[in-house]
Amino acid sequence: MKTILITGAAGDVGTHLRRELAGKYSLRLSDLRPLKPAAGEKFARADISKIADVLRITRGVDAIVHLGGYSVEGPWEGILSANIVGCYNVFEAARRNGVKRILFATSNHAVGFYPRSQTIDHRVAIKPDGRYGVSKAFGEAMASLYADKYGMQVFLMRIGNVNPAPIDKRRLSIWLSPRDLAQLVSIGIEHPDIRCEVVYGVSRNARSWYDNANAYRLGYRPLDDSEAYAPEILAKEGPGNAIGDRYQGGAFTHVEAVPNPAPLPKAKPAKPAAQKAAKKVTKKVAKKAR
Ligand code: 15L
Repeated sequence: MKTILITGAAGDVGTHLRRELAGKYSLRLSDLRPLKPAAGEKFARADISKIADVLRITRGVDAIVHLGGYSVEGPWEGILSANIVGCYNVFEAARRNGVKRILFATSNHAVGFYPRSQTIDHRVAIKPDGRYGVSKAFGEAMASLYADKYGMQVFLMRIGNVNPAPIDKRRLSIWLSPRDLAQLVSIGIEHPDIRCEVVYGVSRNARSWYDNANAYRLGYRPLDDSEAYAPEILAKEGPGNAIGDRYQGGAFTHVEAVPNPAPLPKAKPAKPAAQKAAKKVTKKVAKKAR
């Protein structure tokens, strides 16, 4: 049985993935937050912005599913340490420890400034919709470098929104059900011919903005379609926003922070004043962000 490290395992996506992959792999979990491992799992607390921590958790694993980091738009300091430094550390520690395969949870927000009227595939140029999207594009660039220079096999999943059911109109287009997530991740772990592949982490939604041909080429056959939820979701959809409704990234394209569904413990701020200002912005935009 393969040993798989999941970083950010205490988050939403990690929690769904652990449940879906239970029994299939020996799971090593890491997170800054505490987590109770289930049978067949091992947990090691780690701060991915510290290379020593990442060297410790990546030792002896067959593949890494890198979910850890700041998961929404927000202040640069948090994104810089978790998503830029943290992502660098994961690739570099994997290289030093001889781990050949990394599945990286990039995001729809790496390409969030494409209009909803356009169908995009895995070959489009990046169009990040914020600092968070830029950090995901950085991760995709790291993956490309480590594939070309060090022969690493990397699987870049531009994830939409993982939830048991879609939660609003935008998510009808980017929804990823937990079982489809698990199928995609399994392909990323098992497929023999992965070099550096971009795929969209979405179910087979009728309203999708993606041509997910690359995932299908690798054998992905999603089982779920958000359309079944559409009448109920559309009936309770609130008023939109002219900018957010035009672009695939939604609110990420016009707010400075989105409420973090799974906040990390507060990192030490460089300057208390900067943190105060960031908090103010977060509060102000939290109301309108969807
Ligand atoms: C993401 O990349 C986030 O990690 C997730 O929390 C959602 O906000 C998602 O995008 C989305 O676009 O809904």
